[in-house]
Amino acid sequence: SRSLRLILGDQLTRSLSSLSDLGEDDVVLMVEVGDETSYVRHHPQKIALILSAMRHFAEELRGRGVTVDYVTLDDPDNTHSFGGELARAVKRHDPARIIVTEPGEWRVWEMMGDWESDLDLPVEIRTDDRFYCSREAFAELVAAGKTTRMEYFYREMRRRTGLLMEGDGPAGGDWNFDAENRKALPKGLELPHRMRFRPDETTQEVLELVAARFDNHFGDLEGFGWAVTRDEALRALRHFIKDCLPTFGDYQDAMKAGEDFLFHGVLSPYLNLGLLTAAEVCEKAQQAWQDGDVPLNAAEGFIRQILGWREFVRGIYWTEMPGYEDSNFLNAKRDLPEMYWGAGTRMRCMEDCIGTTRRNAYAHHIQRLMVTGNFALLAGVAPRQIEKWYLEVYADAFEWVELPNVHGMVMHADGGRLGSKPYAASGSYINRMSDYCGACSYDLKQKTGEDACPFNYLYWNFLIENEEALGDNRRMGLMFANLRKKDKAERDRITGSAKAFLDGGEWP
Ligand code: FAD
Ligand code: DLZ
Ligand code: SF4
Repeated sequence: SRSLRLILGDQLTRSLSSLSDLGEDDVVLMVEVGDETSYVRHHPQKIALILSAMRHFAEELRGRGVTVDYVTLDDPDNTHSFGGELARAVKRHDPARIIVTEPGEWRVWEMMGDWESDLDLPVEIRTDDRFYCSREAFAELVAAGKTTRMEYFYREMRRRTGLLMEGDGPAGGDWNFDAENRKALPKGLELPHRMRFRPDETTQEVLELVAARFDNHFGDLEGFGWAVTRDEALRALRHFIKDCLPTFGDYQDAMKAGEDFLFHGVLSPYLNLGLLTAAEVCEKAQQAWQDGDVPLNAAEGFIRQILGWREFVRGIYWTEMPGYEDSNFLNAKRDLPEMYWGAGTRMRCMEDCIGTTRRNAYAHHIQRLMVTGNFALLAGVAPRQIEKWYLEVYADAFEWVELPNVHGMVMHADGGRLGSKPYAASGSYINRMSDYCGACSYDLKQKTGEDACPFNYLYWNFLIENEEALGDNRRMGLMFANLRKKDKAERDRITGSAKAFLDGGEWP
């Protein structure tokens, strides 16, 4: 009896659970639908990457003799929803059952719950085993109290997977080598030339489709250089391990104007779409360390991002959904300023981070966390607005990974489920980790007033505005102790500068 297997745009993995035990009569269904291309105003490169990777994946399956039914976005009969396209495909193929792999997002998980009754067919939903930690395994860890913080979860995952382990203990005697990973970039350090991919004919077609339909979305389409096949993604991985990983750890937190990728993986879209799996990426990084090509601090720092953070935020997402996005612990309400959409700003750090976002549908972690994220936190932007921005503008953005990072890690809107304190920082942090401030038209050394670096007074203003909510947070004790040393006149200068900036200045 025939089964119909719906493969979603972020499930492009040959070993996917819903692609195992394919029978000869079975049909794989892939659909480009308006509901997915438009549920937020995705960056054009993100849409192009997903559609091109979907089309290439369909071809690859066909090449292996699999029957693939593929519906394009410009198909005149397209109903533009997963449910609608499944219903049409059921008519075409008359399957006995539907097989899917659980989706990445709650939104789609809810839809799936209706399909059995809507289609009057059994719907089998299989576990997504591309993750090290299943939703069930994470729920068990929650119950056992082992997920309060990423670091404990990560150690548990190291033990379970054996990655970077020596016997029962961590390789090198420490679980975490971050103390070695906070160097600023030395002047004159040569940066690796990053691998980009030239669009083939399939990608060209998609680029034309996206240019025609989504040209009013924020972001450049020209310069598209993403890998769109597994082979290309594997080449990108090899390039990263060889040319960047050896230095990744040292400069993991560094930023440099005009240098968009530094030593970062630029692999997150491939991981999230399934062109690469977390396991193969971590194992290759471990191998490079075992071969003596990569120091331990680099391999550990990189593996922690994937085995630790990536798995942890996914677990948080699925244990806290639905409703995770509803909290607003700091009661932040301001509108997202126009500079996030490229309106131009005198803040050089923001300009550079928003610029790479527009050019590449990418910014590296520290730019997302300590510049655009930190600004939204300090300025008290409404969590839903900044969350939507992150979901739209990055090629790697899917709600399961975006929401915990923004709602939890950056905005502390969850009151501390994800991280014990917000990463609030003033201009001096940005100055220490980057070369932005020297050529900025704001003055890092001035604390208040028209020409002062806005991060300076916004930082203190954030503490003043949130003294009630955060004053008892033990990990912020030093910050608040310093605030309490400020006299009324200084506090007034801070709140006055912040008000002038937030009410006028660069605000829309
Ligand atoms: P590298 O620095 O090379 O790191 C290696 C890999 O580790 C990444 O490819 C990614 O898969 C994983 N990783 C690292 N940090 C995290 C993290 N905090 N959470 C989950 N995975 C992580 N990542 C996304 O994949 N999608 C998002 O929508 C997303 N939104 C973010 C929003 C904010 C506000 C912040 C602070 C972080 C966000 N991240 C997101 C995490 C991280 O910034 C990106 O994964 C990373 O910048 C991708 O670039 P890279 O591949 O060069 O990463
Ligand atoms: C993000 C996205 C986009 C832009 N387009 C499609 C699409 O046309 N067809 C599809 O199957 N998937 C697409 N996706 C990815 C889905 O939104 C993603 O699979 C769900 O959000 C579940 O994670
Ligand atoms: Fe950013 Fe302030 Fe530095 Fe300017 S001075 S680049 S606004 S941190």
